[in-house]
Amino acid sequence: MAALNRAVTLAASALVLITSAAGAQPSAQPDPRVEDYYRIIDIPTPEGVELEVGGLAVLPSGQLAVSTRYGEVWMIDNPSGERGAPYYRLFANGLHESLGLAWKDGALYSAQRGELTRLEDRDGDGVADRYETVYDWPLSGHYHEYSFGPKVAPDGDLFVTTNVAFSDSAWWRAESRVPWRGWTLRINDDGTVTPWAAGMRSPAGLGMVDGDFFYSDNQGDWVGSGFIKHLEKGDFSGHPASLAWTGEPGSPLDMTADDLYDIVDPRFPAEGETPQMLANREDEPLVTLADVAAKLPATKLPAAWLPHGILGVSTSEIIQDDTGGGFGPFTGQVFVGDQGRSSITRVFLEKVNGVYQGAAFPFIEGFDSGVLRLAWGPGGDLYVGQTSRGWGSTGPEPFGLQRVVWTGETPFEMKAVRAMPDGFEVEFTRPVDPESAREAGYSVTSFTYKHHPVYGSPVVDDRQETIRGAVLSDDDTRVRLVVDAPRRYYVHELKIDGIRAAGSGEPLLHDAAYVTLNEIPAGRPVPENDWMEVRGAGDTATATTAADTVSPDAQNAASTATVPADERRMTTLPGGWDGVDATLSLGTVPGMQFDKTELRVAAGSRVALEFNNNDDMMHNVLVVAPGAADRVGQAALQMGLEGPKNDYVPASADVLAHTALVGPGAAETIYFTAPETPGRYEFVCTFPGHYLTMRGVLVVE
Ligand SMILES: [Cu+2]
Repeated sequence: MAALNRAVTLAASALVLITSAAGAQPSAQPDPRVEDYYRIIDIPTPEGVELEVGGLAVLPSGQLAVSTRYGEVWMIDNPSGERGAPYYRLFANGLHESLGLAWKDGALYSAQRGELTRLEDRDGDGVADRYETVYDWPLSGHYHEYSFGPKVAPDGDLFVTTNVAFSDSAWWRAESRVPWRGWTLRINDDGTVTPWAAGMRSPAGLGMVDGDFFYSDNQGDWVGSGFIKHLEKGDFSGHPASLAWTGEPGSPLDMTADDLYDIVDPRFPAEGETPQMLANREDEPLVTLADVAAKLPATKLPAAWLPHGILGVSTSEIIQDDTGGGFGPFTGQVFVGDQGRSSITRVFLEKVNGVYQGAAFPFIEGFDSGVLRLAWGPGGDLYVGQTSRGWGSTGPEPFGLQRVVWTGETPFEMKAVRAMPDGFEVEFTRPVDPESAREAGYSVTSFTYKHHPVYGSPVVDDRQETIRGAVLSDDDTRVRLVVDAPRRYYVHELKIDGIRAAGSGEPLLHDAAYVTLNEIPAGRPVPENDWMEVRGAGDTATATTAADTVSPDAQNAASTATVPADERRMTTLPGGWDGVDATLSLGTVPGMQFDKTELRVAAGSRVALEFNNNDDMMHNVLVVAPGAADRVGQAALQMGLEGPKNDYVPASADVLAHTALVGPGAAETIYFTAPETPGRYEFVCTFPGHYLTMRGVLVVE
């Protein structure tokens, strides 16, 4: 190795920083912003119309059909507003929570709770005059028994997915109470149904990619994180509730929940056991979905994991860019909505050994409400249908209809990341500055998720991978990273720090990719003497995420004593305390809020804070310095993989005390000493997207 004059090894394990590069090559303009390339534009909604979007479909006429959770279908002429204001007409109503819409052969199709319905306007007056049941299915009546879809298969069949029910008594664990809950169904116009795949939990997103059916699922019990997945007939996606019906006629699977329980202890709560006790059991062996697949071959792995908290929290619609360049440089790629985070993620998919896998990238956020549905407009703009009632979302509005428009400028982004026999190849949307490619810091961290009955999974078994070298393509558009030992089935976080576009010198709009590696392609590794010169192993640092950042406010407030990081979460009575002076209790209410907006304690008192998470999603509580809630909430968003690993608690001196991330139905009590200085301190949940609404004031008096 040392003899090769052009070969340079990168740091053995550490993130390579670009301190000198950043100083040597200042950017000529301010950092680029997403809105320089993609703009979010409102589509006006008439007064009085509660457009809680459940489904979107664009008709050949260019009209946009919108179905709502109230059961209406609106037909919008001129939705992009190019010929004056959009015009809304009520096309159909009386449906039961329509959560999808598709156009096929002159009719609209919608999944209501209990059936797939065909809506037709036979007399041409612009209003549906025929509502026809294509196929219906049983319901138990549980609130969460949503039905989603349809999507149209290349042969005209219609895919529908069904949500499971949840048991309040078993801490939100899913149940399939009637046949085909938790399934994907393939339905023909003649009313015949083919149970297609099992193992769904909350399958709100459906999409067709190159003619193949994909669906997305949401983190929860037996689902470590959100993902998108290619579903073929007979696939099992991982959640056992649906397997109650594999004995029914037509089931393409014959496995049972016990087959899964033989591999993973289902750990139903014992008498007196709390969710937190269950979640905290540390003797649990690491079993991943890939481990399950090794024993139960029907198990299908995600094409792309969308790491929870980093790329969203509740995955929704999947749509492939078929605009032929009308939406920018991502033709053929996939966009995935996120309801809770009010955002859209971008995914590059490739097939290796016949198996889909891909790289997920942040794309855009900041929508009015929760992003549920996506559809392409005739001009290549992306319609975004939104709703949040009962579910909560970062976008504060109860509903929304907006569109994303490409400005015509090409952002400097990682366009694709492909698996290589010896690592990864990053393709950029524009040529890179070769000098900056040599100076850049590259890091690859692999990790996975547990497949277990507890709600969600922490990031587990994470490891910094050794990058041995890099190769820049002749046209400067691709950098190949030689990684010592990429791990099959793991997600690889790939970060590039300091690379710049040729000419303009601008940095990447987004610096991270999350690459799911189901298959490692065969092929020839790059010879060492082709590796380019990159920065040496000496220039490394790992302290960026571990170091405390002290805000100017915290520094200036000399009276605000900072608390050492290892004393910010005390879950047992601190040594020397013979009791507490005050016990505060805090709970949650739906819609990402605490049940109190103000708590009061005496300065210097010994406090127990009992946090009960009676919600159906994960939350934490941080007690922070006066005025610091926004700052700390934003810092949590910037943590990347460190977020889920550290309960989204940023290393900030603004943080005085905090809980861990507390799962649904679980609780945690923390102990802290109230500040000596009276003031209006704040408490806030820093789970990504929550800090704007989930906060309150701790009055110290
Ligand atoms: Cu929260």
